Amino acid sequence: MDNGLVLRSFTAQRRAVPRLGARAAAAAARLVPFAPAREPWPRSGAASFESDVLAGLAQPQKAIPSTWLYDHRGSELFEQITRVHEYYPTRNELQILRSCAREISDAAGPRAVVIELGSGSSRKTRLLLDALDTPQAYLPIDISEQFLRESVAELPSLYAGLRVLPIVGDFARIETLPELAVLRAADSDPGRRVVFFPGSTIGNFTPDAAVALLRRIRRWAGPDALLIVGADSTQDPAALIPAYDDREGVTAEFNLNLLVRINRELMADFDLDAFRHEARFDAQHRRVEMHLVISRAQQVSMLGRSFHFRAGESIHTENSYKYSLPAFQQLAARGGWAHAQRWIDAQARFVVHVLEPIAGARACATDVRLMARDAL
Ligand code: SAH
Ligand code: AVI
Repeated sequence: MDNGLVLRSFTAQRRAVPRLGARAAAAAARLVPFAPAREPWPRSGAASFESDVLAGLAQPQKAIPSTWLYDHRGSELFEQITRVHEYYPTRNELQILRSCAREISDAAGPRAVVIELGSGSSRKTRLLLDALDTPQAYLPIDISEQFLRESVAELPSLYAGLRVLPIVGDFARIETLPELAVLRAADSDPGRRVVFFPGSTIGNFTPDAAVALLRRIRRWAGPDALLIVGADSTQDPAALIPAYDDREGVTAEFNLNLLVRINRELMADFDLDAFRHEARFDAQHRRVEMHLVISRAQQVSMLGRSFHFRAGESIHTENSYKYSLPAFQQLAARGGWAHAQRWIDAQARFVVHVLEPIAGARACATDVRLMARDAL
């Protein structure tokens, strides 16, 4: 790399990568490019939004799961966040993916079936799809239905032969993905399942929930899967707080939009002017928290129920856990995964972990690649 910075990564011994045969290429060209999004799991719709908000506001520390930040407006605002200067994670992860997409592609092999968890704009996916050898299908999964549809609309025209199968729902509740069996049955030369989980969205789960999610992915993705997880590893509050409380106020609007959504969809009467966004760093748990803090006492009604807010109390709306390299390795192992590759950006802030199920994992040979100055 230029600028003398060092990326430490290690790469496990790689399997031989056969090139795509003519028959498989012809089959790829015949694939249907698009299918309607399906909503396969319960609790991803209006009913669960309602029950999560009602239950969350009844707790001593009021809290609402961060998944509900993403209505269409929330998804748009998150996209804006990814472009504000202070929010380094997207920039740094993109830098890593640009550098290592080819090596990840080698590990994935030809005809990969890419399943993305929390696909959002699918911007990062394009780097992966561009590098992969004739990817067979792309299954983006997201809770934000309309934004998902808009984000993938042009992909079939950009990637000839790629089957795009968007799925609306809560990826943490997947038991099985019937699409995977159908794709495997339909292809005489099926490729590897590549689960792409970028953006540090894993950090929005508590560590125990993240372990449960990793185990669940291992079950439905199968023993030969490759799992690519982007995770923020920054521990410095001087970088973290501005990233979650930018000067333009985009993150504040993203957070406050949750109350706009609750007022609209759950017929509530939150007085938005009384709330302000706050980002806090919890050093003990190594996480950034987002809160909506109320300046004066307020009685809020919603769906025939009433909630009292004391002046100064908050609604906790998001956790973003930050994992050092050893902490993530431990988390992955608890979830049944081991590293095949690991990539760090030039500022040593963000890590792309390439994982394989432990039973099938090969021993890791250490190789030092240069991008970030220090190991974390
Ligand atoms: N992967 C993109 C977007 C990250 S933002 C990136 O790296 O930039 C997080 C995305 O996950 C949003 O699009 C949000 O709608 C989606 N999301 C959050 N929780 C989810 C859940 N439980 N199930 C499905 N999608 C979820
Ligand atoms: C999607 N997720 C990983 C983002 C994060 O950094 O926790 C959401 C976000 N919240 C505030 N800014 C960005």
